Amino acid sequence: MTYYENIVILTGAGISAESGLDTFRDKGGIWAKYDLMELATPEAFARNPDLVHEFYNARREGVKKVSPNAAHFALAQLEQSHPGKVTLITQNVDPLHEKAGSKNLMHMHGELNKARCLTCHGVCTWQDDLSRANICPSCGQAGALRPHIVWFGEMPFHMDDITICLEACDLFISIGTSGSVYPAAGFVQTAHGYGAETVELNLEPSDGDRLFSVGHYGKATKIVPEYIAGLIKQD
Ligand code: BV8
Repeated sequence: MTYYENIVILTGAGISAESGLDTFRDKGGIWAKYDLMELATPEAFARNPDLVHEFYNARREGVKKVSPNAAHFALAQLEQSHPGKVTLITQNVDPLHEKAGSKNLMHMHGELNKARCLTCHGVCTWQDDLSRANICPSCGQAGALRPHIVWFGEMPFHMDDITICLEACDLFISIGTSGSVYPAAGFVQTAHGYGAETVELNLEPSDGDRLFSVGHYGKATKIVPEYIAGLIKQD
């Protein structure tokens, strides 16, 4: 296996599946049970904020009960031991990567445990139920807090930094994502276009599997530690 100085990793819901969190598009997944147009768009929140708060309150409660798995820990270990740079971009809104010890981490779709004020735009940690009754801790406005989540049609966070990382990386690894949501699903093409090796680690080939030069398939808790151990051996 070759040595790669600058490694960028993109994760999706599949890396948290074995921790007990539902994915979105697998059988029985979140979007199989709920209508994303009623729950994960700014229009849905404007139309029915209580319903959207209820949906995210249930998921925020759910993440309190789960822990990182071997795949999360393998990525944290790579970051700690790799002599070069490791950047982790996650589409996930759960806190499992940081709980596993990952530091150089960007939540491009936001975080369940944060709220944002529509009045002052302040972002605060929020680990319990959120509703229109809550008051913004920064500006004192009541009823102006929303989940700090990127909904469909909204600009993902950290896009400028992500583009810089993709253009500079030697190895791009995609883990546990169906490759069906943009702009994340297009990152492999950007990385490839700038000369990176591209690897997909997933339960099964994703929508964009043909865009990767290498693919390893199986459960994340098995294939991710195995693959990361091979990278660390090169260091
Ligand atoms: C944007 C947060 C402009 C909420 C999410 C019409 C109007 C507006 C936009 C669009 C439009 N039509 C299309 C678009 C673009 C849209 C889009 O891509 N839509 C799709 C549906 C076609 N994108 C957007 O709107 C984005 N914003 O475009 O703004 C722009 C563009 C470029 C630059 C600047 C601005 C915003 C998208 C973000 C939406 N928010 N989530 C929440 O979490 O509640 S999306 C949601 O999907 C989650 O974030 C999730 O992470 C993400 C991707 O899903 P995955 O993580 O891949 O999960 P999935 O279930 O799909 O797949 C799981 C995979 O794991 C599977 O492959 C499975 O095999 C594997 N797996 C399962 N178990 C395991 C496993 N692998 C290993 N081990 C296991 N055990």
